[in-house]
Amino acid sequence: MTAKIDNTTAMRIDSAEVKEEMLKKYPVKVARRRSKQIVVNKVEENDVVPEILSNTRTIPGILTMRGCAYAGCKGVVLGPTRDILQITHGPIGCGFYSWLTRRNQTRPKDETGTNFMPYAMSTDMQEEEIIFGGEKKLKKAIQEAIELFHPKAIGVFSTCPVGLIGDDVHAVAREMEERYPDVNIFGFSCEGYKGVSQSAGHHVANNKVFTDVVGQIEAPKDGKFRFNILGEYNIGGDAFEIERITDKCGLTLHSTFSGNSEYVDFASAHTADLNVLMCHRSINYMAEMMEKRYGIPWIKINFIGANATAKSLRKIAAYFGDQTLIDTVEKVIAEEMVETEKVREEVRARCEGKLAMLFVGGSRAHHYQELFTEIGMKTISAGYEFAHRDDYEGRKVIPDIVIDADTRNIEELTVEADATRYRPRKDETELKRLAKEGLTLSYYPGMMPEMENNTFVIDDLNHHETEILIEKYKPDVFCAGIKEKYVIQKGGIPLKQLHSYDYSGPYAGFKGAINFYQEIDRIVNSRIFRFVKAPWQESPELAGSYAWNK
Ligand code: CFM
Repeated sequence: MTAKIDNTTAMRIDSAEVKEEMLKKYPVKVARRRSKQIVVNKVEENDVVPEILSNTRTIPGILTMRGCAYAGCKGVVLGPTRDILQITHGPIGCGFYSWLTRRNQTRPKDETGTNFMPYAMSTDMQEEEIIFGGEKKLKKAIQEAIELFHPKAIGVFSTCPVGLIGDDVHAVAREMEERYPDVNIFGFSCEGYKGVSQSAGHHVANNKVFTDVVGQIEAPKDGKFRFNILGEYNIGGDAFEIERITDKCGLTLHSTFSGNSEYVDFASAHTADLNVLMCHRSINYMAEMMEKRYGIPWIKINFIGANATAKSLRKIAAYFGDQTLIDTVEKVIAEEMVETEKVREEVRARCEGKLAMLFVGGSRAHHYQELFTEIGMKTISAGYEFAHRDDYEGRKVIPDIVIDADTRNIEELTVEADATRYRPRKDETELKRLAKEGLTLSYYPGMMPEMENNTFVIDDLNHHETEILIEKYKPDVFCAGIKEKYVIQKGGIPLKQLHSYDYSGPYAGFKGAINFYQEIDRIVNSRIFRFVKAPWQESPELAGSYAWNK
């Protein structure tokens, strides 16, 4: 039975000692490198925190939690859009394994609405294409897709072999667009090996969607308060809950990049008056570029957590500065909080003081700390798989980030103000008002300034370090993904998947917060995991023999 330790005891554990223990198994060179990625948090004046090494290559031989550039581009940024027909140019596995496993949902506006998401489309490259080139097969695939589905737009996604053999997906896209001028066809150079993680794929996706889609259609939506949400991907229905709330507040959500979205929403997104940024890591490039070209300001928000949702709605209302809107938002918050508070109080009584660890992607390890705090739980250790220093330490460190060759390989677009469509949304007086009200534009403070001292921040965590973390702190719940789930659960610690939500959700907004409180309550108060005995606890060594010839 795993004995539990409480919050105060855990905070007394010397994280520096735990770090030493993690490093001691590594060869000297590896230890030196990992030691810069394992950081004991310390928040100083002006939110200054220790520097953390991140967005750097995983050391060969270490089992990483990361994914590839193709996953970041096709799976993450474009995947949740229902009516851009998406063709994976590559061997069948890439298309198959990126096919809805992320649980991004969508809801066409009516029964006749286009939805390609239930399909996995791929050129299914074979040896013949690897040797003689796959462009011909790609052209045929595009032609076949157009004849069958008549899409408005087609995205072609490159997998590793495409880059290795030199297929030019962009030339194919141009040629096919000439043949079918009514279809917007664009290719992504998101070969899996690009960069050091899926983060590279986010950047590739942002660039192409910005140059080839945003600004293509002039279709402003009606409404006084028109905004886009960037970096919300509708996992487990999160976007549906956010849409419910923002509708109720009287806001006009022009488009979401890219949960529950359509091509036309992206193409006309430049007509909205505000961008709110949910996942900073995956889409801050788009926010910056839209601001430069079209003059749309952006603010960082977070709809994970009831208090965070309330705070985010207040920020949006403050940005528009309209009294009726501000009053409606307050009314909605008050209404929604009744049920949320009731459940929260009940759950908090059973969860107070329990410990959580969060190791997820590039933003959720931060966002979900809000939900745990609301039920009295403490995040003792957290980290990202592929975030950059600004996601950890705040955007203030961007000028100091050393750009290495892997990052330099990903194109950085030079963007200028659009000659006719650049329109600053706020004048000097308005900007002064916003500053006075404490609303910071274009800024993300990062995860570490919001974590306590002596908590443990680890970038690109691996199994060896996970085992030590678990042994030392015995958390009540560990949040990560499917690759970690069963290893950790065999060690007697429950694991909650924060990528796919384990068949559940939504967790965003007020109703989502209720779902999360109740689920965590069930998880951390279930006794079952304490009785788990891992196979290696009983017989630490596995012996095997060949059965052939018997
Ligand atoms: Fe952003 Fe995401 Fe995340 Fe991400 Fe992802 Fe994801 Fe994630 Mo999995 S876009 S960085 S690349 S919030 S798929 S919806 S859960 S690792 S923390």
